[in-house]
Amino acid sequence: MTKTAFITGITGQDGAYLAKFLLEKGYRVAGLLPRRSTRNLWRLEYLNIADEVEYRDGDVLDLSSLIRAVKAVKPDEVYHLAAQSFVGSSWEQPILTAEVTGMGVLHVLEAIREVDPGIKMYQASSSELYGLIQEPMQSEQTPFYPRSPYAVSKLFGYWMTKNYRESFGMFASNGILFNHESPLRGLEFVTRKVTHTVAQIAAGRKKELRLGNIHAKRDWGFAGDYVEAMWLMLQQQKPDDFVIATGTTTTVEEMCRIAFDYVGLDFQDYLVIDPQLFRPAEVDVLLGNPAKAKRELGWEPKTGLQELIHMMVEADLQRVKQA
Ligand code: NDP
Ligand code: GDR
Repeated sequence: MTKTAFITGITGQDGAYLAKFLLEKGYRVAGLLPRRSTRNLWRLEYLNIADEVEYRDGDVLDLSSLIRAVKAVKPDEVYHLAAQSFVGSSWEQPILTAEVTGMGVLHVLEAIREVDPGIKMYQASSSELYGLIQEPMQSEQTPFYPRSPYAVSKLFGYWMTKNYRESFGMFASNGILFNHESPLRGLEFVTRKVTHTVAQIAAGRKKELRLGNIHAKRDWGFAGDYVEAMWLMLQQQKPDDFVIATGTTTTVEEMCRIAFDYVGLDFQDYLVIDPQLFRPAEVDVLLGNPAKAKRELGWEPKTGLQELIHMMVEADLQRVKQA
């Protein structure tokens, strides 16, 4: 029997890859589409699936719109990915971030509880929960210490998801995903900012790359690999929480070197450190332990950082050429 998935945040990086993955599995896929002045389907178009998805008007801030959408779509699985997802903006728009990224989760849980508590739900939790690191490698047991309004909002969502599972027996799982990137990453995130700028520099359209803290370390994987883990979590016998990561960590500086090397340039000739780009509080290092996901989900990352960054620079070189 055909299963139906409902994705919030379908126009984002993960929403697009997940929709493609589920369509290939034979799912009927519907997505929540918040009102914007211009339609924002470029990622779904890039993956050639924009016409295969059903769209439902609605916004995670508006519970009534979620209830209507869930009633109309009748999903077996809800993937809640919608968020104000940029950590940097969360200090500039903390209240909006708390409402969208935090309260939005509660609205989705309530919509499911109201319409059909048997619907399975995936919550997009984040390695940002760990923040000020308590253990060198972070697992499902590592204590949280959020360091931004974004991370505090995600903490609320994480615990609400766990509480609805324990209070109402709902099948609601948290994926604690470490950073994952792709050619569909937003330009404000550091990997894509770097790969896009490298492509512009290579084409002679830009002279420098301005960054903030290049000593921060991240555990970067490929979004295309990570959406499979989201799906696997909802195919288990019982709901649970899982760390999804590669188990390796790299500085922003080293990631830059990989990107510039690909086009035969030395990053030190172009990099400018801009104090304006430092954050009010930083998450210095993240390194995830995906052992539980490997053991229980049979999930492993397939794409290494060098391959990922090369894929992103290549896609940006093509885009800059066509622009
Ligand atoms: P994106 O920023 O690319 O996508 C966010 C999505 O949320 C967009 O489709 C956006 O729509 C939608 N959205 C924003 N506000 C609302 C709203 N009020 N109502 C409905 N939809 C809304 O994020 P990613 O795809 O990278 O991430 C997906 C999820 O995973 C997010 O929750 C993020 O916080 C989390 N996460 C991401 C990680 C990563 O490394 N990518 C790691 C860990 C967690 P629009 O574009 O129209 O605004
Ligand atoms: P992050 O991703 O905050 O980890 O959140 P981002 O790519 O924005 O930053 C990673 C690290 O790079 C440093 N940095 C810069 N970052 C940006 N964006 N721009 C710069 O110019 C720059 N210079 C240095 C940052 O200080 C930081 O240390 C992402 C998001 O996808 C979240 O939604 C998700 O939850 C987490 O990953 C896991």
